[in-house]
Amino acid sequence: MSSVSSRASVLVSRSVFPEVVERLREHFDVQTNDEDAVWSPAELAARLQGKKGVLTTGSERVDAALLAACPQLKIVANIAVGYNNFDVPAMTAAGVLATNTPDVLTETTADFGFALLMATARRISESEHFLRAGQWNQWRLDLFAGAEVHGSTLGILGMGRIGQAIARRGAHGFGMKVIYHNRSRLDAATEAECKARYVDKAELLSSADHLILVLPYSAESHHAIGAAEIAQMKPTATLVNIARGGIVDDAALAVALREKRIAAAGLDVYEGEPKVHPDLLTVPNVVLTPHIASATIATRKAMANLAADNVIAFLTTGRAVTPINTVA
Ligand code: 8YV
Repeated sequence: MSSVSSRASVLVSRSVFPEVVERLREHFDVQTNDEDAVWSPAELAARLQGKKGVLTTGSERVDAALLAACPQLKIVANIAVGYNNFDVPAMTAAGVLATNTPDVLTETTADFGFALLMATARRISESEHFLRAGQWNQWRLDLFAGAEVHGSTLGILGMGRIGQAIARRGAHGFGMKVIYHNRSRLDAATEAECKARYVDKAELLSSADHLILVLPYSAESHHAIGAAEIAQMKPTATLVNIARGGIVDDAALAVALREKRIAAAGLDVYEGEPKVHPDLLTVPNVVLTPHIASATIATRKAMANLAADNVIAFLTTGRAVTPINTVA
């Protein structure tokens, strides 16, 4: 006698922790991508046939063409807080729920933002390369002398959960003066708790000793920092991008770093990543990391588990934990 499974089928589009797959298997037939290949849109669509749910990462684009090819799909759960890989209006129109992973990565990502800021200001990568290259032959008073962090002015562009967590670290831990710019101003109680002062973008650019970018990527934020904005920054300033590639014009930044229009930059995200603009690879005054701001084992597990929670909750009860859109 043949039996047809009544369990829903779910796809995990990238390699995740085995315990997360096991949790999904308690409820669904699950297909995984153990080789962790980044599938083309056509391959992803083929793998999604018959699937009601999928766990994605920033590498998978979910747009109208994919949705049209996968009519059984009900939920796409991103293992990321940012979701610029989703066309949310197209998902809503197709009746597909979108979810992300807010909160669980906030403090870890803020820690990394601060680590990158300090590595950039204090020239940690540049000096380590110098040492490894055998170039250190004597101590000097000005050897890799960088910029002060404590007591300096920290500028934050984008003041959501992660921006606020960075503000708290700067203000309370390092005695920094914190200024921020955001689409909407925070309420007075949150500003007081973060010890952060709202300024317009021009003041943020011209006053910050260290400017950190923590805003979501959208058409509106594309190249929010380009040659014109860098020109408004102090020549001693540092710039840190932990938000998304495309918010900074990487070609313009490489020119500015080479010409010392700003002192240094720290980048975790890039336009067209995992490719990195070749000019950024040759300038010394930039710290480059491969999109690891949320990468602690505990946080990556929490992100994958929250994405799984969303799929399990939505497909078994009709209510997700952290939905982005509303579907009928
Ligand atoms: C993810 C991120 O690891 O959450 C985000 O928005 O940028 C990272 O934490 C990355 O997007 C992979 O999905």
